[in-house]
Amino acid sequence: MTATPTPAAPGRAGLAQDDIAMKLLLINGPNLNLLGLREPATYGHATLAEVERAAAAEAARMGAELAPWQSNHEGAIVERIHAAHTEGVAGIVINAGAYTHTSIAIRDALAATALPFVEVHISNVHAREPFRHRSYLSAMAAGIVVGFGVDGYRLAVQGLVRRLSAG
Ligand code: CA2
Repeated sequence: MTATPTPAAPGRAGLAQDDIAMKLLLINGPNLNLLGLREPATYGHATLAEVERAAAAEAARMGAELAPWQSNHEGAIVERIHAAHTEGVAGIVINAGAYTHTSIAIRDALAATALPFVEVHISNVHAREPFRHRSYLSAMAAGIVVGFGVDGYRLAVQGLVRRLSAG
């Protein structure tokens, strides 16, 4: 008797042709380890661990795999972006925190890897101080999610998986 192979789930976003889950990286920058512990009026009540779990769950729901990572150090973020390139990461969700407004090094790292990325900000940076209005990352981003609180991470994962699945 000839065995009939079980067909792969049809058209599931986030799954590559050979059914290996698309790998995504979530990078959070300086001070975001304090989420849920300080300034809830601006950044909400959810902790970083809760935000990371929700983003990973959204990725899994879409058939992708998300690895969360946070650092307070600019050079470490640059090196994490370099490593993503060699690890087969397909795309990045990044909230670079205050480095968004200052770091040409993080911009250059993203440009060098050429990985699609979505920039996230929990707060509406455009409704805040003028120094938060400039982003060194936005012009290269596949998309930007700003001002939706920590829900922005989930929205960013959705947008990134859809963009990557569209080819
Ligand atoms: O709105 C955002 O997500 C920001 O990227 C957050 C950065 C800020 O510098 C950007 O302008 C906008 C600050 C992250 C600080 O995170 C904290 C979280 C809880 C308590 C204190 C700081």
